[in-house]
Formats: sequence, C-alpha cells, structure tokens
Amino acid sequence: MAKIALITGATSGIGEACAHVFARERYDLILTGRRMDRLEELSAHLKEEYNVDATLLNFDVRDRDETVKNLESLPDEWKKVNVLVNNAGLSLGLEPFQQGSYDDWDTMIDTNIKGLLYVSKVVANWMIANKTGHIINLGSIAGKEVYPNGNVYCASKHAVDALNKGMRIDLLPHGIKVTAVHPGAVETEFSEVRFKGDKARAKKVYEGFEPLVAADVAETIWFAASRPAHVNINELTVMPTAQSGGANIFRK
Ligand code: NDP
Ligand code: 8X3
Repeated sequence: MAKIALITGATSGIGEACAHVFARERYDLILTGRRMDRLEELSAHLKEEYNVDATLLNFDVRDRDETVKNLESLPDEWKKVNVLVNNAGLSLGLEPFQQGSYDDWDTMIDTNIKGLLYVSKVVANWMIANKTGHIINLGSIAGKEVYPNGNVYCASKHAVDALNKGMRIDLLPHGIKVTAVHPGAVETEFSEVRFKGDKARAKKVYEGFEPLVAADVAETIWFAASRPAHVNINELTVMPTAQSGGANIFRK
C-alpha cells in the first residue's frame, strides 16, 4: 500500500491544496470535513488526475465522540497514517475583545484547539503503534504575534504553537515528527468565514498586495513532510512578501 496522509478540513483552501500535493506525490488520502459533497467531488478529481484512493470522513471536529468514532471506524490498513495534516480551523469575527461574541469564541476554541487535540490523540496512538509518523499542525502568524482585534483567534493559534511544541516533546521517544507551519495571509475562504459570508469585505482583505495562495502553503507542508528521516522541521513561518507581520501589510 502507498503511504497515507490524513488531512482535516480538505473541503477548501489549504486542506484541499494539500490533498492535491499529497496525491501528486502518490499518497493515499483520508480526507475529512463537514461538506461531504465537496469531499466527493475532490476525491473523484484526484482519482482521475493521480489515480489515488481517498477515504472520506464526514464529521465536525468539535464533536469529540463523532471525531473519535469516525476515525476509529477506519479499517486497520487505513490506520497506518504516515502524515497527519491538522488543518481544519477558522476565525470568526474581527472586533475588539470587549465586543466579541461568546458563540464565536466557543467555535474558534472548540475547532482550532479542542478539535485538533481530539484528532491528534487518536492518530498519534496509531503512529506510536506503527513506530513512525509525522504530525503537521497549521498554526498561523496569529500564533506568533497578536494583531488588533485578533484576540481570541490569535489565542487559539498561540495554543496550537504550544501544542506543537508539547506534542514534539511527548512523541519524540516514539520516533514521531511534529511540525508547525505558520502562514500569513492566504487567499482562501478564510475571510469569507471570518466575516460570515460578507464576500465584499473578505475580498478587501487581499486588495493592494499579492497574498499567498493555498498551493504555496501546501508546498511548504510538503517540504516539511519530505525531509529525510533524521530531519525534523520544527516550524516554518511563510508570509506574502508584502506582509512583514500580522498587521503589517504593504498595500499599493
Ligand atoms: P478555509 O475556510 O478555506 O478552509 C477551512 C477548512 O476547515 C474547511 O475545509 C472546513 O471544512 C474545515 N473546518 C472548519 N471548521 C470545521 C469543523 N468544525 N469540523 C471539520 N472541519 C472544519 O480556510 P483555510 O484553508 O485558509 O484554513 C485552513 C487552516 O489554515 C485553518 O486552520 C486556518 O486557521 C489556517 N490559516 C489560514 C490562513 C489564511 O490566511 N487563510 C493563515 C494562517 C493559518 P468544512 O467547512 O467543510 O467542515
Ligand atoms: C490567518 C491569517 O493574518 O488573519 O491565520 O492571522 S491572519
């Protein structure tokens, strides 16, 4: 059997781009997300273009029981996961902390931190049993810096940064690699989700400069995943050339 990559949040953006890159590299894929129609479309496309097999799992990472049940339902041969890309995540809102929405905070924390933990625990134990594996966590520049009105999203990505370090320490004796990739602004559905479907506002985020595209991040993830066995990339921060930091974008 080919190597296996499990990618969470493969229905869009960076996760979908990772599915293309790992398929190109002849990995079989486990793809997850809530929008099953998109997963089916993607899997048909990958089969046609690269002749790879994809197993699709349709669950919400915030639901611990569903997450564990779906992952554990995989046949044993699909549990030999070589690479886990912990990508599912989102931001909701961009307001001063004191005006923030309790529901938005819960969703970001439940998805970006707790969802990542639920998936990682199950898959890390498979990797321990297989004595090999690589976990790649999608952090963000928001996990390295805090920008105005980023408050809870930034906190959730700072948590991913800490968990990335903690996982590496705990999984090191088992030969499992752990990497974080921290992108700056990537034009995906991210801002449409953040602004709750306001496409005009989302579009403005990427005006006046050239943002990253999802494939830029997927290729960075592939770089980390394709190093020799004795090399671990602890973390990589990848930014648009026009962005020097979280809030600092040079627009023409
Ligand atoms: P998109 O909105 O395009 O994709 C997000 C993906 O996450 C979708 O596939 C979505 O699938 C999935 N997802 C969200 N919530 C859940 C959930 N509760 N359960 C299961 N899957 C979920 O955004 P990006 O591709 O840009 O984001 C991917 C990751 O990259 C996120 O972790 C984000 O924080 C991070 N990131 C993004 C940056 C950017 O500028 N775009 C920069 C830095 C980091 P579905 O809705 O079908 O469930
Ligand atoms: C997503 C990019 O700049 O909104 O993590 O933090 S940013």
